[in-house]
Amino acid sequence: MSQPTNPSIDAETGTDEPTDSASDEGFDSLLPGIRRREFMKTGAAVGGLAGLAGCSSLLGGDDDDGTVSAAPDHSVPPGDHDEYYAFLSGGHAGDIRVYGLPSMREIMRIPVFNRESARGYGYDDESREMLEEAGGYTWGDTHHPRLSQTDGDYDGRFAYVNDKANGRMARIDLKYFETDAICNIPNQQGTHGACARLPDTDLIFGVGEFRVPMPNDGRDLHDPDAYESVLAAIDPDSMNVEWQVRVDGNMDNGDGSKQGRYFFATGYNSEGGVNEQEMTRADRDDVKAFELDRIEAAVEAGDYEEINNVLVVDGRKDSPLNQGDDPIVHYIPIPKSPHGVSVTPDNEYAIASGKLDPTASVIDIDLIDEVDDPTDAVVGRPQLGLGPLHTAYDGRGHAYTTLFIDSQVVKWDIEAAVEAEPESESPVIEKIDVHYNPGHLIAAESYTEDPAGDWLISLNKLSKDRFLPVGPHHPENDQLIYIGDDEAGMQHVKDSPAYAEPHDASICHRSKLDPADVYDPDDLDLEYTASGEETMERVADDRVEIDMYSTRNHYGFEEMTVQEGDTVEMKVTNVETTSDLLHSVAIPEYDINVKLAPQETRKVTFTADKPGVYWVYCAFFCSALHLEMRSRLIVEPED
Ligand code: CUK
Ligand code: CUA
Repeated sequence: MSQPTNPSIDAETGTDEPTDSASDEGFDSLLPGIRRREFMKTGAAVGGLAGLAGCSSLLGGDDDDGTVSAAPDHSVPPGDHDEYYAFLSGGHAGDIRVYGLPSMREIMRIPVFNRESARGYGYDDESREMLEEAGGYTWGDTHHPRLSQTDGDYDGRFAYVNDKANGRMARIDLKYFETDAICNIPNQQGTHGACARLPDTDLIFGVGEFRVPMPNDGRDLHDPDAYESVLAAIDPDSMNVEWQVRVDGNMDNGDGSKQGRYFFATGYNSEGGVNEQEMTRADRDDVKAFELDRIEAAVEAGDYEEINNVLVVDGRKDSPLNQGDDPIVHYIPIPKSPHGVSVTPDNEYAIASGKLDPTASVIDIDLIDEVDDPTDAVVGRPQLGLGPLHTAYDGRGHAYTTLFIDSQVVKWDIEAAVEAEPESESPVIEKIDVHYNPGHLIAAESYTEDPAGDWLISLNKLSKDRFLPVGPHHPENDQLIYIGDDEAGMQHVKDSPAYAEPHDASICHRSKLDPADVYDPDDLDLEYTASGEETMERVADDRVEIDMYSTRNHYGFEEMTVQEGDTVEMKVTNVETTSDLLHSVAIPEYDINVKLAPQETRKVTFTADKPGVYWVYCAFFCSALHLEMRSRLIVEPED
């Protein structure tokens, strides 16, 4: 067991004193009187800065004249499109943000677990009912957006993302860039890791983080030893939970092997503790390697318990299914409270980061089921730096790992790490300073079998002094780094402030996505109402149904008269065929706000319980007569 070089690392992850990172001190001592920011402003390239910050390769990117080779032109002129889509999770904002790369322009937000008024999400009947059926929570915590794959490459169909807050998994339809399903996962309090069985995304995995009694119905309240966490496998089409596996200890992040056999989850708190002290006592925790075929065979054979209507297979260490030569879960010891785990593009290794240990562990996937002692499946353990969290790939044999405490990204050679002695620093190629305290990082198409190897984003938790001050709640800082030139080294080219708080991302080449420009009415469950087809009908004593359309610059009805107490079901089609011509139906005093993109039909149901005149207006500036686009809801009082 190596002991971390920084004595504070055991107890602290560095969040309390982010300014005191090792690299800051090292830098300041090298250039007394010149702060890091001033040095940056002189125009020195970051490749050089990385050398000064104490990394193993000194100024590796320098040309003979001392200048660092420039990254390729990363400007995207007005009117031009970016080369990549990046899907960033919004953390506890509950959404997904779509960026263009390399411009780092935020192009769109996709609400997922949050209500969002600009897109009317959570306001029309369909999205409101979806959020209601998924537990009715008002917020969630998106972390790990993963795009669907076919044959190990992005197929442009769906994105999936977990809710770390509430035990849910959502699906985003990439034809419309909108959330179309949310699965509420029983027996899981907080779904953390999220990813798919590859190469064809035929199962989605949600990794349960918090250990709870099974079932959590009031039993075992004061007996934390009895708490458990579960892995959930979800059908990507039906979005139903197919099965779960209960395990010892808790789990954290996850990734699937590229050829379907394994799912990997890191776990801290193998101690089963309930406070910080208890949870960090052990020198080792584990990576759990789930044997998916064996688990499915156990389900098939009826070897499960039904808990909250889910088939739960026993993957705990003392389970009968884990005895003998064919265990369903391998527990691979890893130092210490490992956090990120990701599988290399060639499917050779799963790499887990130490978090409270300065090394990463390289697990040889082919050895897992061969070795007698699971520790022997760990074939490399390079020393990377303080607080290693997450690792991404360029497809050229390099790994890039974030160092949370050091505020750096370290680039290292995977095969060299397998060759080297454990805890050797020799596999490290270079380090680059990031600003500050990075969580995830993501390289273009890093989660596929064939990463692009050009761009990398470091998702830094703290921005501190990098932008104009905006009060005590600072933005985060997503930094764009060019990794396409191994000789020049990593080149930091852009800062981009991010609203709290992106955790992970997937980056997909634009050629692999084909979003719709307007809705296809056949894709919607609601019937289209063309101009001239509008109807307003009292279908019961206390129920009125309105079918109408919207267009520039009016609605199907200029006034709609109902009686106090009526239930009103209002369905509206935007009959525009012109791209980007949105309307909406806003009746503020009834809290109604329905967005309508071209050819879209939505429905809202409400009780007309307040007599009076209520203006119905359009909230999108759709034409010169947008302000005149209105109708009146007239609610006649009961007599
Ligand atoms: S976790 Cu957030 S920085 Cu959800 Cu992948 Cu590591
Ligand atoms: Cu329609 Cu404004």
